[in-house]
Amino acid sequence: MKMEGAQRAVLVLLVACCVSLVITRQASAAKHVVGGSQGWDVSTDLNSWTSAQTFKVGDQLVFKYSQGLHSVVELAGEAAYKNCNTGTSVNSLNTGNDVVKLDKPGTRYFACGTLGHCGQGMKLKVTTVAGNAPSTPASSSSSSSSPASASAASPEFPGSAFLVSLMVPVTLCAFSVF
Ligand SMILES: [Cu+2]
Repeated sequence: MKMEGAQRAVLVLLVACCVSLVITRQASAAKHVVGGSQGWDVSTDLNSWTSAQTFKVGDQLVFKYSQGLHSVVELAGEAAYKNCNTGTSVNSLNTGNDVVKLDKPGTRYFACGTLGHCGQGMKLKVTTVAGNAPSTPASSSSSSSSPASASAASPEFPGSAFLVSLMVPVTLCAFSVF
């Protein structure tokens, strides 16, 4: 079976298209290691760190700290954040390497659950913007996502984007071959 030049070119184009699509999709979702190299710690200037970041839908927060020394508590709202009321937590994590996915636009609040740490500034207010990340089609991400299953998560492939990536070479094929 011998391929004609045009067909071969189309095939190469199709593969290149799909590969570039995957690469751009992965590059668009950023991982923000909270506090940078200092990590999630009392001594970290979290306000400065936060103001230098842009959080977009699809990005992830990674809290790195010594397990047992600190924890991550997600707070219900602004009031709890201001008062360090960790009793109103909507979620809490304590592995020392906690990943939180920013799956929709809006503001979220986090604090350390260790007594006194929030009052010393160990808290985080993150505002996520819509950005350029493709809107995930109602991914049923229940808030009870365990960190254990995080590694199994693969990049989602919305049908529409995949279809477009196929449509381009197919159209080109129609022009060049026939
Ligand atoms: Cu702490």
